[in-house]
Amino acid sequence: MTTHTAEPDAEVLLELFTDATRIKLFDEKYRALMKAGHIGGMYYSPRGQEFAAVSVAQHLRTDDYVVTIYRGLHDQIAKGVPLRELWAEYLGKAAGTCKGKGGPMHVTAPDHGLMVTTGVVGSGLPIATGLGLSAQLRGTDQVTVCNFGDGASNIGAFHESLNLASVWQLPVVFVCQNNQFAEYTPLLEGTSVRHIADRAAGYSMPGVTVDGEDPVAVWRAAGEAIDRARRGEGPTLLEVDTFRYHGHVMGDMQKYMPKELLEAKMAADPVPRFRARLIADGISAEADLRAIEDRAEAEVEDAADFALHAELPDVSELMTDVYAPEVAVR
Ligand SMILES: Cc1ncc(C[n+]2csc(CCOP(=O)(O)OP(=O)(O)O)c2C)c(N)n1
Repeated sequence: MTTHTAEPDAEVLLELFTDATRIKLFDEKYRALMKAGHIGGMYYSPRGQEFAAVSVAQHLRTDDYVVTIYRGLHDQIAKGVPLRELWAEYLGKAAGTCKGKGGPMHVTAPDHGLMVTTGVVGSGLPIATGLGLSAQLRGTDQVTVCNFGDGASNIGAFHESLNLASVWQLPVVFVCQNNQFAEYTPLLEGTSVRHIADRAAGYSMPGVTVDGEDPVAVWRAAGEAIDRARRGEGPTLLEVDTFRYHGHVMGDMQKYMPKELLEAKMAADPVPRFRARLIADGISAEADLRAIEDRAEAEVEDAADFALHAELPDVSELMTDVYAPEVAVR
């Protein structure tokens, strides 16, 4: 966590690169294991969207809140969820953040401020609004970051949440990770605006669109929005223009995706581009970045190995942690 200043220093830039690398390598390993048949289930790759998560979360404290969606690996890692517990949860193992009862679509790790991962499109926004209200009522300066996709901005809960967050001036930053597609539908075939941030005007809050391929631009815009929320000056709608490289869900053959568009976007992959920028700007040397990548790779290998060999929850755990303890109502 860094206090927002106009420009990120070298330490911040390297933190951004480190976390983006951890996400990229986790994702690559996870998809490889799925392809080889070692992992089943659903997986929604966030490759390409790394900086929409790390450049935002870099401004957050552990006790700040994050809400994310099924395509949430990058947000979960960026918020500081340890890789072993995270990977174990993805595999439904007892050592996971939710003892294996959440799975990849419902990862929760409140100790790290990751409050919920949702599978129902748009359902995270009212929860984030409630988290913002909770911080306001308790008089803390905690900020909630709510991540969602462009498709979610067409759901009623988006509009209701932005409205109330504005009326009550809640400390929530609504981060729309606009990857240009809602499942298999291109943005403009299902959405009335080119920029989701334009919708902020209807709710009297700042609406900002930022290039998600530029980690520093995202860092600056997120810093401003988060500082504003922390000062008690209300919510912001921050739209991060980004792209996803591996389809909606693992197995999606992307028949709807223009080949040239995908190729052009992948050629502009922000992770290697940021790496080259760090060297060109004299922030870091090749060997130092290689060392960061080697450490991240070792961490990912360790987490994968840990999770693959971890125990499934015991059948006696079936009904524990499912319902909250009964509260007496007078
Ligand atoms: C309420 C609801 N409607 C439909 C779906 C099916 N669905 C799952 S993901 C998705 C697309 C959402 O797109 P977007 O919000 O842009 O997020 P992205 O997957 O692109 O990150 C849809 C329609 C759902 N999960 N929930």
